[in-house]
Amino acid sequence: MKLGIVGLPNVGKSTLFNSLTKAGAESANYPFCTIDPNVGVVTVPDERLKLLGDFYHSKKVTPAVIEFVDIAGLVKGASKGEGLGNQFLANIREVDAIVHVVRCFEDSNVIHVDGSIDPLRDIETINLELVFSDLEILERRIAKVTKTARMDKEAAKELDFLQKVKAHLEDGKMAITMELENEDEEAWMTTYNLLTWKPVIYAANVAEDDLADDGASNAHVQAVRKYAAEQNSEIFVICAEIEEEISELDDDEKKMFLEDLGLKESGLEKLVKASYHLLGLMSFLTSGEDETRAWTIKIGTKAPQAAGKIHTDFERGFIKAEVVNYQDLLDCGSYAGAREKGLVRMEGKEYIVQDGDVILFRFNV
Ligand SMILES: Nc1nc2c(ncn2[C@@H]2O[C@H](COP(=O)(O)OP(=O)(O)O)[C@@H](O)[C@H]2O)c(=O)[nH]1
Ligand SMILES: [Mg+2]
Repeated sequence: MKLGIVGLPNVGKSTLFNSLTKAGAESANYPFCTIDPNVGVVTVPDERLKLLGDFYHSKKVTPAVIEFVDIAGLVKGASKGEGLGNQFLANIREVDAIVHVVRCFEDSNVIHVDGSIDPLRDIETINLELVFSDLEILERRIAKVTKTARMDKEAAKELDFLQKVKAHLEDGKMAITMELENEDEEAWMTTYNLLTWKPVIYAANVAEDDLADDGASNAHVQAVRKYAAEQNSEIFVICAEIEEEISELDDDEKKMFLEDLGLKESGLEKLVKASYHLLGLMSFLTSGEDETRAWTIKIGTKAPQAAGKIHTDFERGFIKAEVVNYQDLLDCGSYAGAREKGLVRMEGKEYIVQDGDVILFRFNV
């Protein structure tokens, strides 16, 4: 999974990105971490992993990861090529979801490109660039489909749909707020890969003082919250500066620091939760002496496809899944104990994997 961090200049994107990747880098040694300074890997916090790893005396514990891209340079006019805009827009096209950082903190030392703090205006500026870029894609597709529409019924239907999407975007609205009417429309929409079709998480970047009540007393945050709800988007409140401080701490220090601030979890944890929720994701676990590991799948994934996340052979040669719930396993004290109690189940091709399943796949290729 790959998330792109976007927003106007000076809103705190890089501060957030650096804190995320610093926190992620310490616990996992992923080779692709360093390839590109704008791409970082964040591990998904999961307290079950350590306990399960201890239980199995695993040599290695590997968390699930989310890839983040710091997409700088989105400014007014980006869709017209302003400030290398097109290149940045192309970067956004490759991500699964967008984290849109909006500035809700006052600080006269940090210049705002438009001179004042107004997150809704900022959101509109960025989103309009995304809309313009999508309109170009639509125009190109319309030109192509128009050629065949007279002879081909399917193409004619698609052309109608394209006009509908275009009208929606010309109203300044995001594609994701469109109600799609059937599977054809969904399939077409997927192939266009529109920027405004991607799920968005708004990150309201606040001052430290606004953290404890989750931005409730900050009018800017309230405005963003309302907007996000209208867009079926997620929002989370963060202080990027504090997050950067947290990323330097070890686990115990972090806990105390968060308690002092009156917080239950860090911004990183909030972000991971929001993205899991928005994208409909969950984790299952595999465990043994060599490695205990978490894997990310979509909710509703069946056993063979979950196996395919580990290796394509596992999916191709899938026979069955030996499944035990994480908590059941720990409560029983041993795998054999769980088996005796009948808590280890044999599941077939139609089994829908559940959050916290510890799975051993049987396969044959
Ligand atoms: N007061 C305050 N300043 C911040 C916060 N987040 C970022 N900044 C500052 O804002 C400036 C721009 O931040 P940066 O992350 O580079 O923004 P970007 O252009 O969106 O990548 C830097 O001087 C940061 O130190 C914050 O939460 N509070
Ligand atoms: Mg930056």
